[in-house]
Amino acid sequence: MSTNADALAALWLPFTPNRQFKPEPRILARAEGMFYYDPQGRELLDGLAGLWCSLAGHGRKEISSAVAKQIHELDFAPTFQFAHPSVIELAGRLAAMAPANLDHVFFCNSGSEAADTALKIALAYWRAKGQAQRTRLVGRVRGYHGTNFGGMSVGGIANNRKAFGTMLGNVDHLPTTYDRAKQSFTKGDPEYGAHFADALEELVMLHGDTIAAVIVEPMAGSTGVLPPPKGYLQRLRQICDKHAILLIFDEVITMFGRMGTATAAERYQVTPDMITFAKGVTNGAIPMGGVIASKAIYDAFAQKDDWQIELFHGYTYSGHPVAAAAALATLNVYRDENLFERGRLIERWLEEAVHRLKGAPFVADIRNCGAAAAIDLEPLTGAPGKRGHEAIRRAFFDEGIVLRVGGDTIALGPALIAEQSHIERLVDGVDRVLRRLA
Ligand code: PXG
Repeated sequence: MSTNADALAALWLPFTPNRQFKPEPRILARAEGMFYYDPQGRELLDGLAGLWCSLAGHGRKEISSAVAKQIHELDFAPTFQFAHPSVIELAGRLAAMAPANLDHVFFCNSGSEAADTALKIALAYWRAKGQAQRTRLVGRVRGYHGTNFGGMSVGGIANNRKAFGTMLGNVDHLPTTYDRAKQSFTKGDPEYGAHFADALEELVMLHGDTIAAVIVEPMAGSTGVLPPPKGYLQRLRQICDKHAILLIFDEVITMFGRMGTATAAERYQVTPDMITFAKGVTNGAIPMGGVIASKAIYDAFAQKDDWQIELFHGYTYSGHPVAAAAALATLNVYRDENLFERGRLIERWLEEAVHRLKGAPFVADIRNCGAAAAIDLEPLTGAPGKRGHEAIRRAFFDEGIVLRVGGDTIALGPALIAEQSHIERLVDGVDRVLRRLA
């Protein structure tokens, strides 16, 4: 198959400068373990586990076999008023993995759908509880909850919002937890910044009892790996409890070992009312997402008569059998290879390696949290985002590594099967690319 610019004409890629990309496309044709391969067979080290999703590495036969078996046995089955064995088993396994009391799983197909599902559950929950005035949703500056209307509205990344009009009206935002002046080059979670949670008290002062829910990423991934300041999540939980506000953790990046634990909730010992997940649930092999909700939330919908539908929400592919089979096989791999624990090892290796880049050209800050790290570059004067942009992405591709560059930030989040040598190779590659650009 040709991959020249003409062949690419019909394709409209997401979050991509299509016109610049097509004449010089970066094509990934095959993947195995820690590597992608281009159509010529050149090896590219995957520094971001796909897009934070292939935690057990690529090409896992356990998953592809389970997918093939399931597709032969039951290719599709509705979950509107039916169920099937794989989705039943998966719900149980995910509920067992989540903190105690989070034990009802609603399935969808992506992180964006998971965010919108959780926000809708929050609104419907308050209506079911007779507090229909609670309609305000609170996100956070620099938050990312996908690109559907709800997630975009509570999200806090300007470029993802500004072209799309007014969106959901009843939305507010907490401030970001990042303050470079006080946190730069911190290893792990910063000491400074728990007080950023107090902004929620101010929103309560302003909006009274109309706030339905707060949604945050425990570790903000796609904005460039912002670890939670020490005590911040605990404080947010306390304020939510005080004012009866639901707390949603968007764990689309953090669940399944990225934080060295099953969930970030477990790592930080803070239990939200709902967790959203996606990506790693199937190792990225088949789209799937979902929401794990507390018993209190699930039970609140049980006030209607038994024959009545509790929640008028769902997707044709909610709990798709093939995705559920992929997820069950994935969870087995995570368990059999102790990959969540391995996340801690990777965290240590990554922390050691990435902070060596301090002093390399353009490096303005370095952060790490769990098996993730980010390097902020000084922006080019008058063109924020340009330095980190295509030139660098191209340079990485030429260097034989695949890394995420968003704005002027380089993010690293290798698969949890990574060896220390892979991490050294990634960081050395970043170093070489930066020195070449200097
Ligand atoms: N929530 C969080 C916390 C995410 O990170 C989504 C929701 C949306 O998921 P879907 O499956 O709808 O894309 C995400 C997605 C990056 C990057 O470069 C991150 C995401 C997606 C693409 C790129 O960091 N996160």
